[in-house]
This record gives sequence, structure tokens and C-alpha cells, in this order.
Amino acid sequence: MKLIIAIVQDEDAARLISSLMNEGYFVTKLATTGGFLRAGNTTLLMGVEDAKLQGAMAVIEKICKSRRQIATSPSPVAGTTGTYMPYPIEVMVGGATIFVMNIEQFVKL
Ligand code: 2BA
Repeated sequence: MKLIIAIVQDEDAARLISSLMNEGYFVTKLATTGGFLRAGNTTLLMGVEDAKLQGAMAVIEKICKSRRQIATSPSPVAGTTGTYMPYPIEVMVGGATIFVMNIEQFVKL
């Protein structure tokens, strides 16, 4: 069995969860915040049988889209006046960041 931890954009989360549930996956949704943009994103936890791992990955790949986002620079540069001068930067946020882990034990009580 595997644990999939998938960090996705909020815009894709509802559709992704519906699609996964329709295909028989169990999903837990966490409201999370990206460290770089300091903006909300969604993290999904999914325990899946090994044989269903690729199916889950395919659903995530189909639904989650990369998008450009404008963010304020995380480390403002100090100007000559001593004031901070944050500047806008454009980043490409991926469709999904996915970690797959082996599960040693899975128990439901
Ligand atoms: P954030 O940390 O808010 O990052 C949003 C996007 O900003 C990233 O998209 C990437 O394009 C850019 N970015 C992040 N850190 C950066 C840095 N140190 N320098 C330059 N650009 C940077 P993604 O890579 O697609 O990541 C989307 C979200 O997935 C991240 O939101 C974070 O919540 C999570 N994530 C990504 N990689 C991770 C990792 N290795 N460990 C834990 N969480 C991760």
C-alpha cells in the first residue's frame, strides 16, 4: 500500500476530489499554505493499494493545471533610504507536487 500526499491548487481541488471519489479512492483534504507564496493551497492524503497508484496519478495529472501567479518578493531588498522595496515576481505554480510513500501498516478501527 502507498500513501500519496498531493499538494494542488485550490482552484483544482473540488474537481479533483470529485473525480477521485467517483473512481473509488479514499481522500482526506487538508487546507495548507505554500511557504513561498504564503497563499492557500490544498493537500490531499490518499491511501491506495499498489495496483491503484497509477490510476490515482493519472486522475491528478488530468485535472491539475499549471498556472502563472504573481507574488511579492519573499525577501524585500533594502533600499538606500533604509525602507524595504518588495517587488512583484512571476512564478509558475505546478499542477501538483506529489510525494508517494510506502505504508508499513494500515489500520482502521
Ligand atoms: P509555494 O511554496 O507557495 O510555492 C509556489 C511556487 O513558487 C512553486 O510552485 C515554485 O514555482 C515557486 N517557488 C517555491 N519556492 C521557491 C524558491 N525557493 N525559489 C524560487 N521559486 C520558488 P511549485 O513548485 O509547483 O510548488 C507548489 C506548492 O507545492 C508550494 O507552494 C508548496 O506548498 C508545495 N511544495 C512544492 N515543493 C515542495 C517540497 N519539496 N516540499 C514541500 N512542499 C512543496
